[in-house]
Amino acid sequence: MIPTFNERDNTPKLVETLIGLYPEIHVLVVDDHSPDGTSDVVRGLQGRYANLMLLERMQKPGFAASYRDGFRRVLAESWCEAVITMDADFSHNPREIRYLLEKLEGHDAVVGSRYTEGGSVQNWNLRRRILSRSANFYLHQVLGLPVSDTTSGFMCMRREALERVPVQRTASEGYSFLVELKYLLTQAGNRIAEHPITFDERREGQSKMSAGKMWEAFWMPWRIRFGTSPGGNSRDQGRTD
Ligand SMILES: Nc1nc2c(ncn2[C@@H]2O[C@H](COP(=O)(O)OP(=O)(O)OP(=O)(O)O)[C@@H](O)[C@H]2O)c(=O)[nH]1
Ligand SMILES: [Mg+2]
Repeated sequence: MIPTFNERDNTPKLVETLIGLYPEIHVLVVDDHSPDGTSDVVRGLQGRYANLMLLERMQKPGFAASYRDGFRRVLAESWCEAVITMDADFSHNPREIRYLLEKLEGHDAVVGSRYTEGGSVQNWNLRRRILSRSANFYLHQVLGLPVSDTTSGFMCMRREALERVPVQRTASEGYSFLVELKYLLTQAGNRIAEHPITFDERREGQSKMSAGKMWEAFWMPWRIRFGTSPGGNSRDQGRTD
């Protein structure tokens, strides 16, 4: 499952790489009606790949809402045994999926981690490194997660692990969804492993990181920890399940 916003250059290349490496998997792109026409590009590929799915969201864009809708979509499929999430921009190396799946044999969820032994980040400037490290340190202090890379979007989860978590009632709107998800997976008693990854700078396209998004990452862990989410994110689409 790949959330996309303005990723028309990366998405077709990633889809081709993924299906080339793992022809037996399904790929779901969850696109927020990107102005650059990412959805159109994916639709154009669907004739070639029967296992390529597209969820084009027409309502309010949002990273967390895309994850919520994407999980709902794949969990509705009886063939779905596990869900792998990754970014569209090649920061997450598709070749690592094999190892995430291997580790899933003995666990309920596996996190591709930059900050576990053997993991690393390539081509990031000092500011970005410090920002990411500090965020992870802070999140650890507040939430005490058993995962060193709390903000990683490269994950692999058994269907049952996700079903133990109230995904649709999560409170996050932006990237802190990834932290909230790990917190809830842990709280639900899932066995979580880490797999070291080398995270690369995005290949094409623009970064979506902004001051507003950083702000949510600052206060949200407190809300996650003290569970002050009033009925979750029903404002996404008026849904409460
Ligand atoms: N559907 C959806 N996808 C999003 C949204 N914001 C970001 N994404 C996607 O989420 C993934 C991670 O976002 P990135 O912009 O790569 O975030 P990042 O890795 O922290 O920052 P950069 O790589 O520097 O841009 C990418 O595939 C994005 O296209 C959104 O609002 N909706
Ligand atoms: Mg990125």
